[in-house]
Order: sequence, then structure tokens, then C-alpha cells
Amino acid sequence: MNIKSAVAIILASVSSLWAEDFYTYFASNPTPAPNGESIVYIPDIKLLSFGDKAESGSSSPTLNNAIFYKSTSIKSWATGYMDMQYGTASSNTIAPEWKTPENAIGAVNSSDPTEKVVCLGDGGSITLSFANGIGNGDGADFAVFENGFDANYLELAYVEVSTNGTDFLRFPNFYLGEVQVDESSDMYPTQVYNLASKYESGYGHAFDLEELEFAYKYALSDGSSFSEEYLNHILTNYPLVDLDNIQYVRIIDIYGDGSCVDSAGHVIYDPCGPNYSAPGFDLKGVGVINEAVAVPEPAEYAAILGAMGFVVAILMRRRA
Ligand SMILES: [Ca+2]
Ligand SMILES: [Ca+2]
Repeated sequence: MNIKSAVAIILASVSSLWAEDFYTYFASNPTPAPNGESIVYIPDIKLLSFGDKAESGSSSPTLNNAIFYKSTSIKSWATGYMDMQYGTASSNTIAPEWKTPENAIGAVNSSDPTEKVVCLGDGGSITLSFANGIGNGDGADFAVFENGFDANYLELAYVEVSTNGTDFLRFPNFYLGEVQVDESSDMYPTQVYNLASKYESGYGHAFDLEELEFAYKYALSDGSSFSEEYLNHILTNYPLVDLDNIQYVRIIDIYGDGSCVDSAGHVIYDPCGPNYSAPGFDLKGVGVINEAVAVPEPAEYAAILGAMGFVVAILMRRRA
């Protein structure tokens, strides 16, 4: 082993250890580990990896947190979009036929990667809205569908949520890959954590809002897996978001040339460059598993109490 490869392995181990610290923190929590993913130790190559690829052709993947587009757990889909910003990070341009943001609204109706898709472009982003909102129910709460052509041809994006449409909270994410992704180097889903999407077309990448609460507690108590930037982000924005009432999901393409980093400050590699004719994250839809539970407004409470009082008064008068 030469010095260069020894250093590469040590660096990989260090970055993996940061993620391991975050993960073991939650695994020791009485609540199940975040994201429902298994942790896999691979000595000498990587200290750990996350979950697995989607089971191709299966309608009920079990080894990971992939959600099939026909899953009955999906109650509804995004109903609107705003702030569509096509990426300009690379010289690749998006052909007009891929620039239809309306395609991100409504149900994913096929696993065909070329059907009903909007391309964000390198560094692009879109914000989706939901008629019934998203709430933090049991397990995964929503799923993001990309059009990955196979288990190792993936494009990644940050995922953020907001209650008011102004203050957004980013999911804690980790990326364990060490080399540029290009024609000779694949993307491995086991190296991706909480970045949409690690699954091929037809499978949504599930996100659990509960994990944001965990991450906030972790940030307050230890936070050592997080970069200073992400630590500041979650401490500032968590109090501004109501996990039981998420109205917006923002998806931000990662420009994969090494300029984007994960929550540990580690570089995220993603397919990019002049050899890729379809640059950036290709969004097919966002499915809601747990909708927000509507809580009556104070004025509605008053009206309900008033009506109850009226009924009681009538009953009492009849008795008298
Ligand atoms: Ca949840
Ligand atoms: Ca990208």
C-alpha cells in the first residue's frame, strides 16, 4: 500500500466516523434509528454504509426506506409549486421539453424515467406545496421521487421543509463517496444518507420529520458529526418550523463538482460536467405518507363551545 492510498483510507475512515457518531447517537435512543436504514460495516473499505439499493422490480422493498410509487401508504401528492429556479452551475443547458414544473405536481404514474419529469439543472431548485400539508406521524412522512436510470445512476439533491414558506430546515445528510462520479465511476446508494434520491425511478426516497427533532436534540447535546455551518443552520431554523404542519418541501440539486458539502462538511460528488446531457436532479413527484392534522383555530374553538352551550341551554330548558 502506498502512502496516497493509506491516506485516502484514513480520510474515508475519519469522515465515516463522523456519520457513525451521529447514527449511533440515534441508535441508542429509545426511538428507532433515523430514516429506518440499517447500518453496514465494511472493514478496510468503509467503516459504514447506509441502507441498500431499492429492490428492482419489487413493489415492497424491505431492506431500506424506498417507497414504491404505487404504495398504498401514499395518501396524496404535491398540489402546487413555486420558486422554480433552473440551475446555471454548469454550462449544460436543459432542453425545453424537460422544463415543465407542473410535472412535479400530482401522482407519479409510471416508473418510466422519461415520463412526467422536470429537470432542475445543476444547482437548480423547486419548492412544492401540499393542500393538506405534511405532519410528523409514525415513521416516514413523505417521499421524493427522482428518475434514476438504475441503482447506480443517481442524481442527488438536498431536501428542506418549511411551515411558513420563508424559513426552511434541511435534513441532516451524509455522503461517504470519495471520488468524482462520472462515466467510469458509479454512485452507490449505500454511501448516501438523506439526500434525494438514492433510489432508481419508480422508488421514492422516504423522509421522516421526526429525524429533524432528533438532529436538533443532537445539535444541542453533542453535534460533533455536524459541520459548524449545519450546526448553525439547524439551531437557527428548527424553532421556526412546525413538524406537525409542513406546507412546503424544497428540493435543491447538488452540483457535483465538489463544491457542495454534506452536514459534516464532507464533499458530495454527483454526476456533472460536459459529458452529461441531462444535468441535474429530475423530479417526478413528492408523495405524502402522513398529512398534517388540522387543528381548529381559536375562533373555531369559540364557535364550537358556543354551539355546545346553546344545545345545553335548550336541553336544560326542556327539562325544566
Ligand atoms: Ca414521522
Ligand atoms: Ca446535480
